[in-house]
Amino acid sequence: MSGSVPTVNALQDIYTKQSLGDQGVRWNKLLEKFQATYGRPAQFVSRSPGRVNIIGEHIDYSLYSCLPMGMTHDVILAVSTDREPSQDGTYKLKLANTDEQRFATREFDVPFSEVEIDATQHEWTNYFKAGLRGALQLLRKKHGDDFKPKSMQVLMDGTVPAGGGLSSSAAFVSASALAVMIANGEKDVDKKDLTEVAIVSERAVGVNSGGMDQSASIFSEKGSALLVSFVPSLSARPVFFPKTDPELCFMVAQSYVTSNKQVTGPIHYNLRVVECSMAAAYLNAKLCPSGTELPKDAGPLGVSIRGFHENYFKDTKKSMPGQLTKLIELTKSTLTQEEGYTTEEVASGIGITTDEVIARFMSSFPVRGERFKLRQRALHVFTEALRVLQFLSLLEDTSQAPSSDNTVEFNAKLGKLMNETQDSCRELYECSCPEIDEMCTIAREAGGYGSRLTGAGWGGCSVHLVPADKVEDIRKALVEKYYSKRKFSAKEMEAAIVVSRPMNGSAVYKVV
Ligand code: NG1
Ligand code: MG
Repeated sequence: MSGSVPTVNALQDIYTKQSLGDQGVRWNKLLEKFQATYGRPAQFVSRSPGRVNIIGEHIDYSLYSCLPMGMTHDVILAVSTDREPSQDGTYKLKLANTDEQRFATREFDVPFSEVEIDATQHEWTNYFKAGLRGALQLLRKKHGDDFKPKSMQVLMDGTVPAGGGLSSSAAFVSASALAVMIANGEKDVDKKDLTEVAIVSERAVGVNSGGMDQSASIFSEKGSALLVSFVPSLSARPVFFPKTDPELCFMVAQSYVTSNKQVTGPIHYNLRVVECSMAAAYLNAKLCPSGTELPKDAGPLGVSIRGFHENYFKDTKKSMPGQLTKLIELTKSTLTQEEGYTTEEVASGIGITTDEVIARFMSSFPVRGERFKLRQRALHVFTEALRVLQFLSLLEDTSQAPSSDNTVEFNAKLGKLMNETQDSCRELYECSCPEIDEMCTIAREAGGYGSRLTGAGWGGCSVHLVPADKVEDIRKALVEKYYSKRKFSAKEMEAAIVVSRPMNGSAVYKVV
């Protein structure tokens, strides 16, 4: 982020009944229901969108840049607060959801001192509390430790499908953190601060995630994708797609194979975090001068593959693509066991005891695995980080820009990189599933340039880069060859496929 520190510009827009076009109906319903629920009008609405990740999958927690895009799907929270902090040492949270069947209304008396979150409960209000906890860190930093938060009444409406790989959780945590900041009188909320606390506090609800989702949810800007980077520190900048004819579209299609990361974490998402962290330590021990420690960094377990990368190339002039190409080679010659590594083999590779391996990598989040596939995971990370750079240079290196007669060829190059990501996610990272693989084949055969899973995978959503004039053909093909073969409700069919346009990130709307 250059110079100016981007802020959410609290109360950025004034919400009036007409101001949000077709979203207006949904917002008006939210505000009417708020009045009916709490007997008072909402003071403001906090919004944070879901995101679709275009390329750069499962590398944010290894601290490599990725390219998400904010979506129209979002979380909106209507909020009102009590004027004065209550005097009995606690403040009251009343949390309700427009979908009260699935998400029961809850009331909490929260002690000023801390916000406890029971991550073993898959309780929807945990995400609000995660955002609250993050915002309190910022408020305490600014106003001192004895800061007394205000009581809040909140009504949530979310259109980001849960467990769908579109970062429903990050949208909810980010919107919640922002709502607490505004409720407690903050006028301009710094997006970087908000993102950092949203990342850390989301881990409190049990998923040891990276930082892409929260960054995309908070920083996204209309009409652009977002390059999110983590080194030397968190930063995000808009990336624009060249105008091509036919125009490029992103289709997001649900597999409806739900992947609940809280439940499958120990054998899926959280296990990958462990395997990558072990690979970082193993490569560092084998390839860096003995005694070179992995640097402490923002990786979920305090270290990352990027940390090894920085160690290995600490004083090089080599370009980033050149470094990554070298690291791919070194991984192949160093992590030679295709069948994976036992805990003991990881320990001897790093040069520490088995107990230290368990303490360092396997005790902050439960994981289950006999063999850790360090080779495959590290190869995915380095090749994926390289694909992001190649995708970016296609978009920004004017020498590669599309001219009128090579639009199709240019778009096909973008799509090819996305297809390679899908192959790597399926083969090396093993985070795809047969349904997603089938959807990708169908979309490609119907004229799409590139198709892949988006988000954590193991189900969830697919994203397809398609020319505008093929959207209907691809929609038809997916309906005929995928959805019609499975029993989906009319509601599910309605939400199955969206053509997503890049939308704004977090914002606050004063209700007049
Ligand atoms: P989703 O599945 O969209 O929540 C998850 C992680 C991201 C990133 C992607 C894979 C969480 C909250 N987010 O995204 O940090 O690692 O998977 O690229 O788990
Ligand atoms: Mg999520």
